[in-house]
Amino acid sequence: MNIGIVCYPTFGGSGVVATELAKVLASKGHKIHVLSYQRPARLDTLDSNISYHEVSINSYPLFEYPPYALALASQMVNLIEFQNLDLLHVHYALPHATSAYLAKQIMAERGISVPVVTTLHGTDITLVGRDPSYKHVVEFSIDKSDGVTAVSEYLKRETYSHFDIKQDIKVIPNFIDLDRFKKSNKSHFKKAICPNGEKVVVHVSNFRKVKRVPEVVSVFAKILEHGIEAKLLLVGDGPDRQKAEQQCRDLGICEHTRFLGKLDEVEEVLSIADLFLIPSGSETFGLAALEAMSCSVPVISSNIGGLPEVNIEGETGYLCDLDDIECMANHAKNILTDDALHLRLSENARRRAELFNQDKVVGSYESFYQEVSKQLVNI
Ligand code: GMT
Repeated sequence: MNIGIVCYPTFGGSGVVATELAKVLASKGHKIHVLSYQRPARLDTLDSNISYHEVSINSYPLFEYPPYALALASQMVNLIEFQNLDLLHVHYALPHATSAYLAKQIMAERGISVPVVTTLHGTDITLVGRDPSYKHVVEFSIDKSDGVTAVSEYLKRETYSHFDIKQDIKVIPNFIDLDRFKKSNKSHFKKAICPNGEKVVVHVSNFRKVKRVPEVVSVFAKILEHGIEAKLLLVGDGPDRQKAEQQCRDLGICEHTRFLGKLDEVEEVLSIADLFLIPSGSETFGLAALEAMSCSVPVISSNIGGLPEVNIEGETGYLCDLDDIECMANHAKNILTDDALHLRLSENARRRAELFNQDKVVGSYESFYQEVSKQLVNI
């Protein structure tokens, strides 16, 4: 198929899922056109089946806010017309589903019908999308898509409970490249970070408030208080980084903590990790947790959102109530001091990650594309 994939160019979340999907689909012979305002972080391939199209927005003195949604819709029209797209798959409803609806209407006037699939990822539903300033348009645009997917059962429920959507929503979870995300031997790296064989605790996020990075630091401080020799590696960057750095200074734990910034090869850090922390206040799936589990790292997470669909209590790690630092620190202590428990959780984590393997999940997207395309032909 000729497929247009529209996404944000982010290091994590929907941007990564969309880009990895593009790469796998291209490897299976589909012609993929990725559309974004910047080259997505993970679009690091020269595969001839993938082309990247940048949405350029011309500014004008009148515009305090250049109309990105319109520039995007216009680019979509170009792609549909000149690249003969069979389907447009937009990731994150806002404003992508709206631009797609507009592009579809424009093409309909020209006698061309193109199915639109919208994948709901997270804050497009749980936070930004339901904000009264966007809600009506988001609701309308999702409902007008020809097919809608959500990354977890939790997100599907949230969508129905906060929006008046009549469309069926198919759950297709996040997926993982098991060959890339696997524990590999990084003994030099481990030795450099932990010269005395310290345990390694890792957190990866965009450091937004919702990720609770200060909680990660608090849990780690308690791990040290329990007398465990450990290092905390924080991967990523964002609004709460300075707060977390200050917290480390206030707690006097800077020498045990490393802020690594945004990294492309997260799996290298995960390969030396003994424990992954994700205490998020909102998480529709938790791709970062899945990446850790795929590298055989036990996870301690909050028990909110879609995290219980990924991290299984007592099997792949533990789930605690939101902001329950004591719960997370106690489980961390047990995992880091009990080798048998650590081994069991690590093996289970990898086994669970295998259920989300990319070939299987991308196959679900391909079947869904066929289903949606067929429905449109039959209308
Ligand atoms: O807000 C974010 O963290 C980014 C957001 C996105 O849509 O880009 O991430 C969401 O999508 C990911 C991929 O489907 C999920 O794994 C994350 O759980 C989800 N984040 C939140 O719900 C906060």
